Amino acid sequence: MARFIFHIDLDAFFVSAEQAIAPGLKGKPVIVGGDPRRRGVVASASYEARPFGIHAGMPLSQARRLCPQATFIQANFLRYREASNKFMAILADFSPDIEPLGLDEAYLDVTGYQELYGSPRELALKIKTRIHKELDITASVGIATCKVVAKIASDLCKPDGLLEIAPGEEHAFLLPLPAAKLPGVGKKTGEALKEMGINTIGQLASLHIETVKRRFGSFGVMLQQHANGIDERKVAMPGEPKSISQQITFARDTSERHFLEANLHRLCQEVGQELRRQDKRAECVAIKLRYADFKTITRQVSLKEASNANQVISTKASELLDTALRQRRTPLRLIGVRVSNLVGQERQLSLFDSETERLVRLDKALDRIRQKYGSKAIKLGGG
Ligand code: TTP
Ligand code: MG
Repeated sequence: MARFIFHIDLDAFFVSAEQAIAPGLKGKPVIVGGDPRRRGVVASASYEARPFGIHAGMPLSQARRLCPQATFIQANFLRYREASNKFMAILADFSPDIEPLGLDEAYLDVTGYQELYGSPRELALKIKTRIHKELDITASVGIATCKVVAKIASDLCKPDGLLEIAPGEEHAFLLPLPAAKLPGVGKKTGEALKEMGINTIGQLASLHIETVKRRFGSFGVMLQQHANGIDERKVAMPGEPKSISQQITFARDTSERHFLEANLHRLCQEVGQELRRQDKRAECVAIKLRYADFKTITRQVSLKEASNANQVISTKASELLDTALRQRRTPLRLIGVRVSNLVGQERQLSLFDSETERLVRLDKALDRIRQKYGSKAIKLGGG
């Protein structure tokens, strides 16, 4: 049976969230600047600002030159987090098979819901209406039989769009599109494909499988399947994060030792805090250094015993920094910390921990999901 998969993405999310509380900004060029810790870049631009050539990732200074009449707003992440939670809760009301991808996008598997809600198209309209009513934000929805086609469809129909690719139409839909529209084809892969004379998804789809394998390995095989509209991936809640990281880009490149140490220390504190919040401990600590010439290195070390103590993380990170600075003393533009190989409460309990403990753990996990995505998001199996 064909599946019905939605990909739902909010339009100009950060900007729309600002316009929702300041309706006077609707219909105007508005730009939300990103994390002040990164050098000022555009995080989100309203559709009215885009014809001026403004896009995410562009330096704010350039955006100001291109569109001086735009309203510039500093990102307010708490506001976006809250809107995102409401958005996910609305989706979870329609199907428990939800897979959030970021703050403002998610897949939803609505196979078998026709009886309840009518055609997939009608269901998508209901979802769009609720998002609009409750968040005052427009969303674009792609409907298809698999994830990759749904995602491309939502991208193509933005803003406030709805695009349904009927079962069997996947191939014809994908054929003429630029290869860069395929999720996973970034700058590097895009350029490599161009060198091979591949510009469209259709051309990628018809390449010989051995050619793809030789050039891109198993990643290429997956890309080619997607290019053919074949994508069996299920819609599922993502696993727990495998690492936690923090980084900072300096306003000016620096090799000042105390300054670097102090920043590293603060990043370690933040990472430690997040570990404790998640009830996790890390077995591995890594640092990332980016030099003025953009060369980036990472150095990592395993801990004898998993830890979430600031001091342990900080000491290890400082040792790694010491070694790296001894090897190269040129100024840095960015420093970062990452902890990985995370272990949770489960590893601390023995294999034979009681049934009650297991149930408590399950409850905690379910609580977290409900808090995040609304009470109807999950049901226990077997019932
Ligand atoms: P996107 O969905 O990629 O962008 P968007 O919602 O602003 O616009 P579109 O209508 O094209 O979907 O990203 C969602 C939010 O994530 C975006 O509003 C801001 C944030 N973001 C960044 O902070 N930095 C970035 O480089 C990108 C791409 C997004
Ligand atoms: Mg978006």
